[in-house]
Amino acid sequence: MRIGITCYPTYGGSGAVATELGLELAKRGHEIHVISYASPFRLPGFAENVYFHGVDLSGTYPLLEYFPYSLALAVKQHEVALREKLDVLHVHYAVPHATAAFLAREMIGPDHPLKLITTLHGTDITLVGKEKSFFTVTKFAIERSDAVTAVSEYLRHETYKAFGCDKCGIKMIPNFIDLATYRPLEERPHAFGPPGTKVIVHTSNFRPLKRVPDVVRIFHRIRKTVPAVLVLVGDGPDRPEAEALVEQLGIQEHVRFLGKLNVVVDILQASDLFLLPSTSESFGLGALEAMACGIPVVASNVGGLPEVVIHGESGALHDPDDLDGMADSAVALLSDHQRWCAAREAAVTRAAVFSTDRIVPQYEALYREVVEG
Ligand code: GMT
Repeated sequence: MRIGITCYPTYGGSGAVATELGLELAKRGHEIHVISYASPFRLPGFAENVYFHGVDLSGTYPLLEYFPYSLALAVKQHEVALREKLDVLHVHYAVPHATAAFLAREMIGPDHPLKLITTLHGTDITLVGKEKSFFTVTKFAIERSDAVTAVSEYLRHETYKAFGCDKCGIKMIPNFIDLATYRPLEERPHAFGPPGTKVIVHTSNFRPLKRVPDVVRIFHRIRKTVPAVLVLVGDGPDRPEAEALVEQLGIQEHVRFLGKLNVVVDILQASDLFLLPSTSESFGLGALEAMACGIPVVASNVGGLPEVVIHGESGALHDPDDLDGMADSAVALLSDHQRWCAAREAAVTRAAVFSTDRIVPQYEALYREVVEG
């Protein structure tokens, strides 16, 4: 099949999932056309069957104080769909991608039956879609998609609740993980500290809902009992606050801010515990990546996280404000080797439920279903 994929190219789960999906579909013989304003961060230099089409952002004109990106995107989606004879346009994150794709499909008209699939990732529904100014247009674009998927049961339910759209027919297809890449190493590398030092890791885009300062607070509590370092991967609005807190607590030599990195697997493979105390998380792709590498996860029991992390098995889930509970669970895991090994095994087993081989065929089946009508 010829499949167009639109996503945000920036650091974030939706762009990562969209790109990994494109790469996996390309390996399975589909022709993939990625349409966005920049090459997604998970797209390598060259991959067979994968083509990138940049949205033209150069059309500045004094009158256009705000560049109409949604329109420029619709134009590019329309152009690529026609030229490459796309069967399906699969957009990730509803705002504004689904609306632009709707426009592209309308412009093509009935001669070329382009099918539109929208995958909802989280904040497009829980925050942005509910914003008054975006509500109607997001609901409209979702209802006019040929198929809609959500990455967790939680998000599927939230979408019905937020939009009350009985015509949406949302299918749940969870995020997936390539177990050949994300795997535990027999011989774990020692990194970030002397042998015996536990490595605690957090990866995110440091937006307020990720609560990176709370990651630091939890770590500070853990360190009172367990010798450990904290490795923070990513960047975003809360980094300055987290850096200031680290200084205020006097733990600078135990905390590493690594910034944005395209590849995190080697860091995960060298870590002992993943922290994710988010206030909201439709799925928690970072937690899945960590579990696949054999790292137990301590996180908040919100959104879709309980569908990914099994409390008491592959890690521990607590109320988002229960920082003591998260620190206690982390200490219990890190100071009892047998317990940690059991959680490591459970994490790998749980991650296998979301393997590429199990999940990607669900998207292929959906494409066939919409194309064959
Ligand atoms: O969480 C973010 O800040 C990024 C956001 C995105 O859209 O890129 O992530 C969302 O999609 C991911 C992939 O499906 C999910 O794993 C995240 O849980 C979800 N984030 C939220 O719901 C806050």
